[in-house]
Amino acid sequence: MFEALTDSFKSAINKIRFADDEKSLKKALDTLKKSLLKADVHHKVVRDLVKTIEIETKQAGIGKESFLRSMKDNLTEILTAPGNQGFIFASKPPTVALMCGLQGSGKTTTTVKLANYLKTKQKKVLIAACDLQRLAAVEQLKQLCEQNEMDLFFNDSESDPVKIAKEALAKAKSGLYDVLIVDTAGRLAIDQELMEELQDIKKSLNPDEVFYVADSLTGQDAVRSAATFNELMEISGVILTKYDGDSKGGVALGIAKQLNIPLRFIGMGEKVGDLEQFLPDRIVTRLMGEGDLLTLAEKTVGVIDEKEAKKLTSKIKKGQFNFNDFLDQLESMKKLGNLKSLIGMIPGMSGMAGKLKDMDLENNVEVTRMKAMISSMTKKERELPSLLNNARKKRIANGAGLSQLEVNRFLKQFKNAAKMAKKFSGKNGMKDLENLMSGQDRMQIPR
Ligand SMILES: Nc1nc2c(ncn2[C@@H]2O[C@H](COP(=O)(O)OP(=O)(O)OP(=O)(O)O)[C@@H](O)[C@H]2O)c(=O)[nH]1
Ligand SMILES: [Mg+2]
Repeated sequence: MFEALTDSFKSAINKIRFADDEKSLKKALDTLKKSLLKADVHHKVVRDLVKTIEIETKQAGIGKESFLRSMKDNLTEILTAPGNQGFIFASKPPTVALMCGLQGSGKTTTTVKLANYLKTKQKKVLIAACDLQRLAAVEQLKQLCEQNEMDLFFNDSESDPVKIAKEALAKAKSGLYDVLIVDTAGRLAIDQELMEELQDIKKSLNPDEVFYVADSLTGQDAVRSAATFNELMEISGVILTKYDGDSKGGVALGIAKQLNIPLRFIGMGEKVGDLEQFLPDRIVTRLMGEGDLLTLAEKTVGVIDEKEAKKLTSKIKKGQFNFNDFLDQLESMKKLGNLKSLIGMIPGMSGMAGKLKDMDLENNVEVTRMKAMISSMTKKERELPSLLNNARKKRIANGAGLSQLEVNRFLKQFKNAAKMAKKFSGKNGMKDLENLMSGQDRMQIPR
């Protein structure tokens, strides 16, 4: 996810070598421009963005820091389309969310992911199977719901999705559900008949949320079809899927800037846990390669018990994250879905995320090596990474059957992570945390 952009952002920043050097600023701006265009960001958006960054950087005095700050501010501003973030609950339950989008964009998968997300927030969720176009569609939902212990409403003897939607709503009311999520058939925007059916479903449900599920791999096309759906359906938010793939990342900027529709969630994998609330500043931080401890903490809280998560967050804040915590995290990650996206959130590790394939932890070479190194450490060493001098490193390398070079590399990565974590727990880190806590959709991050 975002890797292409992150890498070229870094190279843009590195072009600025000296203060007051207009030539290097120009080089940096060129690199930035090229990378944004390559990432499928609309050329007008790119032009405005680069111009603003140039002016702001010159005003503040040319340098890496001013360039970075301006880039960060402007990207955040673009991604902050007006509208709310997270899931908005209606004042009176059930809150009804209608999913729509093109064929194969990820509606059904996202329906289940969203239900799972709401379940971790202690909500009672009903899913309605209103895709009667594709033969196996209802079956797909039945299986997914069974695997993940979710309630599903379907009616195999009814052929009108509008009627099923109505029945589902009645069931959601009588069953005292907090949320009803309605999965619909995939459509091509040009398919007028299907678009009318979708509008009928919308009319009969009067949904609180109309989510447009967009495949981020489709680049600028995603922006165009979102526009068509928006005209007909009045989308309340966009959920971008497949951000774990070779997504160029630019489509997020495009939808936010060109359509002014808020991005609400991002899908980062095929597993049920691979959905994240979209928070502009956090995405920008990640785009710029600083990792995202808060998202990690939030995900962790959903799955691991609260006490453990509290301990971890407090350790991260104090910069006391050690090898035992690292091992614990690796274990817990098994429950959390896509390893790659999670590792990318750990500061200093985004480079490594690129190298990791989407493998399960058991068969992952890097993880196996890390575990071998950690298990060759003494109890004290695991608790106090700073103990590791050359002699100890040598012993660990021997014990793990690896070269000292590999041990050093691992320790460097670990150190970077610890350093970034500490930085994050500094003044700005707390500010970020507070902003989040005062937001609409309060996150479950323990203070
Ligand atoms: N890697 C990855 N795959 C995803 C993601 N979201 C969905 N998919 C995959 O994309 C494929 C299509 O997903 P569905 O949820 O069935 O898409 P849909 O929009 O319901 O498709 P139709 O009902 O046929 O229109 C499936 O193989 C999913 O596993 C994601 O965030 N990441
Ligand atoms: Mg589907």
